[in-house]
Amino acid sequence: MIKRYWVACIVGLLLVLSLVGPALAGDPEWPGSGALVLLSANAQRPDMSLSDLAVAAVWSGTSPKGIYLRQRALIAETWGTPQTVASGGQDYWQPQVAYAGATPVAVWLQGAYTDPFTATVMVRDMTSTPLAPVAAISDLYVFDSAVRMEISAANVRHLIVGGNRNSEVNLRTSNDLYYTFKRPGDVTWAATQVVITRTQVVTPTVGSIKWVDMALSADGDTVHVVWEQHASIQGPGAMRTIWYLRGTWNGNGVTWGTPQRLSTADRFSVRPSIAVDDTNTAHVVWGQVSYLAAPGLGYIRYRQVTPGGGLSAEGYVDDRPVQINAQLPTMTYPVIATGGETVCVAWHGYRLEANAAEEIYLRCATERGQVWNTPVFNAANTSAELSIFPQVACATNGTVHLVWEELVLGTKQEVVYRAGRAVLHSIMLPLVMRGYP
Ligand SMILES: [Ca+2]
Repeated sequence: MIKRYWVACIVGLLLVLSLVGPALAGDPEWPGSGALVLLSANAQRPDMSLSDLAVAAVWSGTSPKGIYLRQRALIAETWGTPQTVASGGQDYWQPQVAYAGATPVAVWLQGAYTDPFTATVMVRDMTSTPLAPVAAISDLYVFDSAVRMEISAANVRHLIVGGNRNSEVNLRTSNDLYYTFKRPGDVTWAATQVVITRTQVVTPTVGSIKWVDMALSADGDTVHVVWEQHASIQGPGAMRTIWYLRGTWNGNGVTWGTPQRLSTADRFSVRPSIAVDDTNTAHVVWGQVSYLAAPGLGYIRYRQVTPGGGLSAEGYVDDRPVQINAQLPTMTYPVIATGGETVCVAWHGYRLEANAAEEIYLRCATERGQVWNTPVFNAANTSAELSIFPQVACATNGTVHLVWEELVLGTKQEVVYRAGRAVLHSIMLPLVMRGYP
């Protein structure tokens, strides 16, 4: 009798929680993850990469200015001390890290982060005694854009950047898409090529290639590129679209295909991110935002490109939008990673009913992006800080690694890390999740 009473109580309690839970709980906290790890104070815009043995994080330091790197051994679960990748009297921005075997290799922009934004793309192998920094692309003007490098298992390095080499005032912020590569035996990076010009895929006379991203197939033979395409500077025609291009590595460069538009034409689509799974299917996310409205709503869109070049339907990672603050940054910033059959997407924003401090949202899919059974997790849950600029990496065992920036304007600017399992396989999931207080 007593036993039956308790069963009835528990069932009743779960029933109540399942009814009132969703309204109170909002997005559930990421389960199974530990406290946030502070990687560095006075730091911004982190990036991250995984090898079989370690995770590497890089960021741009604000005081002192520079690029810094830390590694965490996956088995020991301990972070090493920060290494200085670059420092001195210049500006350093847009850092990224990729592994060449067990060696983290950093890439970044170095120059003057003020008009006209003169920049050199720098690369450095961070071996135990780091090699000298090398200039991969010089004589660039880079504004509101990114540099990305990917390294194949054979240590062929591919690098893209949206930039310009014309100092004329109306052109230096109108970017073309530049590409270069370096093979293991090469002393220097190959001569820089313009792969796509700023107006190649749009009809207006003014265009620009802004945020770029890149991923390689597992065999290193296919190079996948996405970018944010601008057309005209202002006005109703100033839509931004997401474009995709793939090429085949031929041993002496890349044979490029034909660009495909991924986003619907009349939307304001920004900040694409791409990952490629072990079947050479590309997974792309981007933000779809209110046109030049800040604060504005942002949706996270998702599309696959099959190995044959076919496009899946344009989907939503989350059917609920996020709000973006009017301070910094003013757009959501989705990123995507694959590991085995898992696909994970992270982005920043805050819910309409929440206070205006961005959080990091995380959602993962199984079966290579076919099944989205796992809810959207709030991976930050820091109501006092703007949690922005996430980067995500996903191991083949399903462990997800996140880095991002925690910001309180004028007070705090930190880079933090968090890892854990994000894919749940239980059919009890809805009840369990609603039971969270
Ligand atoms: Ca936050």
